[in-house]
Amino acid sequence: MDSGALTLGPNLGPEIMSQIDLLAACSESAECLTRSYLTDQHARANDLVLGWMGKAGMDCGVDPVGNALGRYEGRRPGLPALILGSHLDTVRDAGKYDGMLGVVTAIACVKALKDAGERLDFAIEVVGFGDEEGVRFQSTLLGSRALAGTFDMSLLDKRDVDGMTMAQAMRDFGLDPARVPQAAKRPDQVLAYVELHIEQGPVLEAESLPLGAVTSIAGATRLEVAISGTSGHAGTVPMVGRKDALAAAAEAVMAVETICCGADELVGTVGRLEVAPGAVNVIPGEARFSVDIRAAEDMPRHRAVNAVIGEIREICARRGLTLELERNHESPSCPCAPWLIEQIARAIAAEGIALRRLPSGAGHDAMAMAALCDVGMLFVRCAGGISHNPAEAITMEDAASGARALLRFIRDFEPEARRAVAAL
Ligand code: HGY
Ligand code: MN
Ligand code: MN
Repeated sequence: MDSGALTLGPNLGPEIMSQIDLLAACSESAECLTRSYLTDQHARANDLVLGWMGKAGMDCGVDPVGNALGRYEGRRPGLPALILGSHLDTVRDAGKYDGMLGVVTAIACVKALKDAGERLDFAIEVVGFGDEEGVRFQSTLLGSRALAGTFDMSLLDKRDVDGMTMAQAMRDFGLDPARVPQAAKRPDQVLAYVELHIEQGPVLEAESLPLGAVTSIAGATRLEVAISGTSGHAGTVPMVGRKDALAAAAEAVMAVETICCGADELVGTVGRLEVAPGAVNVIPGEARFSVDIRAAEDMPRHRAVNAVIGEIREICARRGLTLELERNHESPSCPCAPWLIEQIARAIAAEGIALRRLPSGAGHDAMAMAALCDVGMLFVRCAGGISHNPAEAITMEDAASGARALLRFIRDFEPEARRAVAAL
């Protein structure tokens, strides 16, 4: 089928960018973009997205875990769906494209089909996941795990910094925590999940390419570390024998860096460090920090995590401090399905763009959706590879290129290719 029959309108780029700006205004602070799960800002973002989904001819609503979900039927009702989308939550002081670009672009593609009165041999569902970053409850991919049927119900007891449980936050949001399992899709309802996302890395820009086809998503392990020592008077306690929790944490941070600098494929980050009591003239008695370690393959990551844990234990034992350490996130590296990579690559090439396959160092909802169905990703170039930073930026032209390639992928989508590969 000739995808040329359908083109996204001349205002496509401006429309996408203006919707991104409207979503960016749904923020917990006017100074910097922060939007967490089950907050008023999340509700406002859902309202915007559901309005756009309705205009795109989708039946839509909020699912039992707070995702915004829309469905555009195929040639007859009830057909299995190609699921598109990404997340609507952000990190703190975030950029405005991470997640949101994938949701807005998917809706624009469905609207182009609807405006042309076109129906396909499959349904399309678009999802705006409520929590991918895990900022509020320190647990990530909540929305996509619920859709994939892998949501861990014990997480409902997790508390945010104000002590509110996830279950209570759901009830305040108008949800019934007991219904979370009803968000799950059955495998027979789903053909594939494909996510358009900014690259969040420098490769496409360095090679002057607007788009790329993702081959795999790096696995990640996150640790929560609490070191306890003895706070004391900064002026009277001799250096020898101090039980300084921050000094121990500082050694641990350097151990993460040293171990992860030891192998090209590893990255390690301590993104959050809290110290108590936090006074200039008091030896810190408590230090709490996060560790995030990633690699394209699982074995190097496991080796690095074990080495880091060993080092932290040795530091605390040598200094006579107590240690609490929790693995609060573990996601294996996730290969994208070759048949989807090929169809995404074909759509990019049909847009006249040189093809680049590349791995993703960042994690995505596709990792959770891989428990339900085959997954693919389409990357859009971002300025300087900068992300998780208000300087995150894309061009209007690249936004339009991404939408055109995604629409071409949708119109030329061959779900039977999945079965052909399976039969090999
Ligand atoms: O951390 C990540 O890679 C993603 O942005 N949540
Ligand atoms: Mn992110
Ligand atoms: Mn993201």
